[in-house]
Amino acid sequence: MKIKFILPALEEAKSPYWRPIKYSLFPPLGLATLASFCGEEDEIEIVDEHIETLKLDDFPDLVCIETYITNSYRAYEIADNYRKKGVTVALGGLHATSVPYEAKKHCDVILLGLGESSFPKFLKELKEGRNKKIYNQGDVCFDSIPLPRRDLFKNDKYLVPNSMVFSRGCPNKCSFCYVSSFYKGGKSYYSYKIDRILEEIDSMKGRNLYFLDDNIFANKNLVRQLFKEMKGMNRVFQGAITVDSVLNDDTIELAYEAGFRSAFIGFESINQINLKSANKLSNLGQDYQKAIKRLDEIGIMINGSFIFGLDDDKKDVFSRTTEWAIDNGITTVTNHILTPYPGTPIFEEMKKTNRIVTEDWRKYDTRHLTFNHPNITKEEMEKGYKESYEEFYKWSNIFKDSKNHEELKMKLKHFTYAGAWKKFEPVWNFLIKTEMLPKARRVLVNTLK
Ligand code: B12
Ligand code: SF4
Repeated sequence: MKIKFILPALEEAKSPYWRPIKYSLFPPLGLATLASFCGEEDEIEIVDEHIETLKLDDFPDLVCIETYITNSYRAYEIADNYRKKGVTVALGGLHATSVPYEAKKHCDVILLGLGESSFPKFLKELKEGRNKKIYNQGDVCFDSIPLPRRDLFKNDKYLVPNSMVFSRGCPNKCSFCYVSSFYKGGKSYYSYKIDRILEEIDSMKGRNLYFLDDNIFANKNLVRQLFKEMKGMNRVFQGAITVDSVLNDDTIELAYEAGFRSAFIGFESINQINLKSANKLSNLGQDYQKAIKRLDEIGIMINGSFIFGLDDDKKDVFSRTTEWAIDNGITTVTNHILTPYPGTPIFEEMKKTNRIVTEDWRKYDTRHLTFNHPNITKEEMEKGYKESYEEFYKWSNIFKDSKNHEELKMKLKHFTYAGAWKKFEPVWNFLIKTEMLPKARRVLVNTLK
């Protein structure tokens, strides 16, 4: 069977915010995971519209499309196009799972939730001509799943082709997070067995890894064992953790010894009332400064993630948060305007109280205000969001921020990493065009190690 997997371009590909390097970071891991369930007799292709042109004039037997909220309209457009020609289209992924009533209008088959159990079942039934129109996630077991088909990636087009996951979801229940809508009704956290994780790490060439898990410290016993095994494997890696996990025990030191060099941390807000209302229990009452200092002493850089627009925010939230991040030596920031994804508790609550002002999913890209805020207008919010980035990444502030580390090595790392990420856009564009990202990978590893 001829099977085409597609990751549609995010809507923003055409917007002034489009940063080619951001969309050349990681290959479509979810689709490679699904591709691993296809048979040897199948002819498979993965097309990532962010890095290549999608041809729509072909006739595969099956088209499988991954939907995120922001690429969903493009996903529907592609799906409609293939269906018109009589090609079978399956939709899955986060957005289709959150709003199946909308997505099912654009496909022959919709698969909800994780695809590891439902996709092979669907494929078998399709080949036998008896497939259903809707597949629920079913019981998923990660113990003996095949490795993702990374051989189908155009590796030279990505800065970090070695992305992987060893867990899915998160045991926490923050009210704004996609986890509560994607894993609705079932378990919200799954992890792989240690041997399977090590096998996957071993299968990837190069030194750096990026764990895309929502929260790599969620299963402490597992990661402690993993980090002990990874010590000596000569890897450097990045991944997302929570504030409490830095302070509770010595897992963070084990992580460093295993090669952990840059932590994505959802600080979300520096206001306790906001953290409480968002049910961000992993941060509530935690000493942020102590966690930051600990990471700095160990030698781990921080990518701090912040949300603007929780209800207790006032107009000064942008400058206060940015100053705080600079004063505390945060290396890079990822800012978001609060975005109530459909299916999350925060969306349901806002819907009930008539606060949602648009359900145009293209605007749900964390750069637009999509609901009524009690203290900040839409214009103020979007301007404040934009200015917060500009302020944080001014050369003078990168310099000031880097000086906040104890060790000279961390100061230099910070300056190089933050500067390279945000200040050399034309260089990144050139590297992408000339397919020289693999060379930049070596520089990334040298900066991280
Ligand atoms: C890597 C990543 C990115 C990468 C690129 C993704 C890529 N190349 O695939 C980059 C950096 C580009 C990115 C960008 C953005 N991202 Co992002 N990203 C992620 C992240 C961390 C990992 C995705 C991943 O690989 N997961 C692991 C794989 C194995 O799982 P999966 O892709 O979900 O696939 C599984 C299932 O979904 C299902 N499945 C998926 N597709 C299909 C299709 C079929 C047919 C079937 C049967 C099943 C199926 O089966 C797969 C196997 O289990 C997720 C968080 C997360 N943990 O998922 C956020 C996430 C997807 N991103 C998100 C967002 C909001 C964004 C941005 C808008 C952020 C921003 N402001 O810039 C942008 C999009 C920009 C835009 N304007 O549209 C949200 C999406 C929310 C939503 N409801 O859609 C998430 C969930 C983060 C979050 N916590 O809120 N992102
Ligand atoms: S800790 Fe992070 S991943 Fe877990 S529910 Fe909260 S926001 Fe989502």
